[in-house]
Amino acid sequence: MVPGPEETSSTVAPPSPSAAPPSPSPFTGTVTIRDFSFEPADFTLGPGTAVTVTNTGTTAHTLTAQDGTFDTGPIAPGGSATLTAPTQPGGYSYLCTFHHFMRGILTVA
Ligand SMILES: [Cu+2]
Repeated sequence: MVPGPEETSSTVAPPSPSAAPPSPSPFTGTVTIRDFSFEPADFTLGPGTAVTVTNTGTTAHTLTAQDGTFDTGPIAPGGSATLTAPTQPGGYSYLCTFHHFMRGILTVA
């Protein structure tokens, strides 16, 4: 038999109704492209701020907004480019135009 419906003292936090990603502070580091992945893939920038994107892989990659809002262009192996965030807050899906399975989300906030 199961015990009565007494309250269990679990520490599970209530689900957050807002869809905000769990990254409270703006990202200030460098985006690193390893072979076929972005690190981090999801990050937050302030409007109009810039971040360096470094390609440590062995083939060229890009970091390109799905809607074309930003585009580093091809970054050669060992090279880097500057990504400037849009001034309009929101979430921007991006990918590598050479490898469409390389994806991430830039949040401008
Ligand atoms: Cu790529």
